[in-house]
Amino acid sequence: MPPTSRSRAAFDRARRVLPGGVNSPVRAFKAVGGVPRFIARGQGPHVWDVDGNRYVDYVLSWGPLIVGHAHPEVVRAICEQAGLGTSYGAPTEAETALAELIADMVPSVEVVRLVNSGTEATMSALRLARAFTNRPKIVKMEGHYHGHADHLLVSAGSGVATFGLPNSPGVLPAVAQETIVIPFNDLEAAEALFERVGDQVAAVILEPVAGNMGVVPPQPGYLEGLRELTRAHGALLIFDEVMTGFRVHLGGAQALYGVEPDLTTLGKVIGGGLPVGAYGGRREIMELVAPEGPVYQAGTLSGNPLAVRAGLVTLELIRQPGAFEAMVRRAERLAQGMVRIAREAGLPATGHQVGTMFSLFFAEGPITTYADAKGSDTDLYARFFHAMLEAGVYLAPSQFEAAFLSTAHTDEIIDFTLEATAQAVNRL
Ligand code: KE4
Repeated sequence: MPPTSRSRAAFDRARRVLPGGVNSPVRAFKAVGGVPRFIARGQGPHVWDVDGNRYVDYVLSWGPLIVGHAHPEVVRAICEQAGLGTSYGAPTEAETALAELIADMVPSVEVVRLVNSGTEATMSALRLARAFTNRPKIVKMEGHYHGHADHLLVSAGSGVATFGLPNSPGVLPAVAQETIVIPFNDLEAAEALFERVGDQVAAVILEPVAGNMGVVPPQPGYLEGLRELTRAHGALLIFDEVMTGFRVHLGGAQALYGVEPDLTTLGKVIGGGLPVGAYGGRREIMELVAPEGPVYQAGTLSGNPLAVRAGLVTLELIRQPGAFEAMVRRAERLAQGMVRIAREAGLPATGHQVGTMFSLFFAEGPITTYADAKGSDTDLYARFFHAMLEAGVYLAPSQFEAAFLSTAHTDEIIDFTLEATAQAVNRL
């Protein structure tokens, strides 16, 4: 059992001054139990905790670190920029360069606004969609997460949803009721909803590949169906690619599946580990954003040169010939290997891998909806998580999250992880 005394002491100290001892809930290990590891440093595919234990990291700050921890070229760019100043509150050419690169890589994006988080990106995109369509309602998918803006912290209303219910105290019913929640991968539910209230819907927002229920891909034809349905009813289609962007494909899920949304939200990878979010789309929609148009959105540190430089270097590194394809091949080998090993140990296991992100569910499958994902054995996942932690592998501390690869996860790292999996499943 690796030592955790310093993490435990750090956690006790943190809980005295931070809610739950953390600055984001999932980090507290509530879904898997045990002591959250306090991290001292990261390098490449590894992180070390304050007790000196080394782990192969598949959380990668929940996606951003697609070139691994402390990549020398990212560090150099940040250090260079820091010496020139960290933020000016004035335009810089670097943020134009990042916007141009995003527009070049993401098929549906012509114009983009940089913000500081995925939450800001989705919150702003939905305000813009309501302004562009002059309609009040937004539609989201059960089990999808788009950040913590009030109107997105909503659960399915009773019966066949025509209104949402707050899923957090502090969210007003009046706000939640303008959000409609429908099941993912159920085109009939979307069609039925549009039949009823389609003329009030400003936008449908979804994770084109779900990552926040574990990785769950769209069923064949689903994205195309939503594209046709929203277009037919004058609603916007918003792909929340904060997680899938530059991870399931260099152009995001919209490039992988060939379905172009009206607006796209981004984050994580484009900041290379520093705070950046973005939303973008066709010029006719984005030109409504202040100061060009009337839709207000602003941010003190939006597009700050430090984060933008880290993002630019990160995107250039994964665009290197062969880099992305190598990551995908390793993600495939890892996900398939983990499922095979779990099944050989007599465990129910289903694996989903799309591009450089994957999940292992302890369930027979198929898993196509949030209800399916919730039916998996989350207790077994928690035991597996800790067995892997003890074997030196840091997976997502929740079944309902994705695991991520980086360019630093070499074939040797994959071999190590599969060996750790074999050890772990035989200790469950
Ligand atoms: P942030 O505000 O956390 O930068 O982004 C919100 C967000 C928006 N859209 C999608 C698809 C997302 O996955 C996220 C954030 N992802 C979570 C992980 N599931 C971040 C981890 C956390 O909350 O600590």
